[in-house]
Amino acid sequence: MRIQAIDVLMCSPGRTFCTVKITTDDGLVGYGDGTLNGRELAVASYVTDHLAPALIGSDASRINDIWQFCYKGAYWRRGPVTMSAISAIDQALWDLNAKALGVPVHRLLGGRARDYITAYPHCSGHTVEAALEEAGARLAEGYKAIRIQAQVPGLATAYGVAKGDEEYEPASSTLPDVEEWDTGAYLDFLPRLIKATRDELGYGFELLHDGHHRLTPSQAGWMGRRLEPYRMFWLEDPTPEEDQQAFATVRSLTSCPIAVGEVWNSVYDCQQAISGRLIDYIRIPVTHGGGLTHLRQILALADVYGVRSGMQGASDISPIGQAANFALDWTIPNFGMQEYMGYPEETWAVFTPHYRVEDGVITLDDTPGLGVEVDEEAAARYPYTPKSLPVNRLRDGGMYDW
Ligand code: GCO
Ligand code: MG
Repeated sequence: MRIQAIDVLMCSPGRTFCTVKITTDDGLVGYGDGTLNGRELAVASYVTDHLAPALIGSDASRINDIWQFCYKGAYWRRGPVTMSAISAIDQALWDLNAKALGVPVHRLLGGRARDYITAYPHCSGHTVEAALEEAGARLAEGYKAIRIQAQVPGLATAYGVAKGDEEYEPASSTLPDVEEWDTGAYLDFLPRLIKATRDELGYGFELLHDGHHRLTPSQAGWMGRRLEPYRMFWLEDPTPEEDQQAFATVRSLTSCPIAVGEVWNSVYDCQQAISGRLIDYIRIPVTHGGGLTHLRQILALADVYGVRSGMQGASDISPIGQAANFALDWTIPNFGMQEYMGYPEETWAVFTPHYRVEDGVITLDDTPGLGVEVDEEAAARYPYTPKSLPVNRLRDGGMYDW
């Protein structure tokens, strides 16, 4: 089981994915997801130019040693590009090893710890009414949790809301689109949206909202207080994630549960937030957090401090990365919630997953490996098309967090 080839497959079936394929000398194949939306070529180069040449000939069964080699061997540690590249290699190795043993990855992780994985979809609209209509439709499909976002009145653009009738995809142009932001308008609007959601749809489901890094700690505390009566499951990313200490201020001001971490990549990024019990849910997904090997460590630390999982599952995580998220959701003691945004139709031409999303929950079967087939010929029909995430500017033109 020696590594013979490491290839990077870039494709854009409806949206861009960066997939890493590892082949061994005895013909085994494993796939991993290294998609880093808008920066995917940097991950591709990291894998092709820096990791692959050093790993050819390695024993593919030594996942732990290969992980340490990639992490400690870089000297320049951590960061989203490095950790996504390591993750893609790590996922491919877990996939390959599980296939070699004829078992699903979740068996290698110790077997299932629950009967289903609760997932939340995105519900959004240009108006409160449109967002509530979508939320009602998702609840009717059986979802037990929903994320709600709506366009803030008076702003030309909105995070989490599709521009026209098409599906929401923030990375929609070659160069970054400029979006518009006004914190005051958002502070006025969000409590009204959340109240309307509970007034209209009741309390028989979990309710989530993504602040997308846009408030100061005191604004976040103010907002959390206003949302408390509506029993939020979580308020996500109320403040920019770089400052772990900011969550101490948020925590001191509100009991609204807080979910953070989709732009963190290692256990050191969340060490203080977790051990200080400053957050409730940790959002690092397998794809950006160094793979299954490293996410296990992060989630084990989180469990000690009563922090539960809430892995990012936006459509920029490929179905392979999602399957890796699900393998952990299925097996860890401290599962909290899983995001499942769905995919554009074209994505299914390339990826065939064996996980099932039905009645708002996800279940896994015993397909060996991560359980996602990749059609490389189909991938070739959807060549890589570079797309950027937008940027945000305040009304006065100053750059702001997107
Ligand atoms: C989420 C995220 C995404 C990101 C996207 C950026 O909670 O799912 O905030 O929607 O914006 O992953 O590429
Ligand atoms: Mg988010």
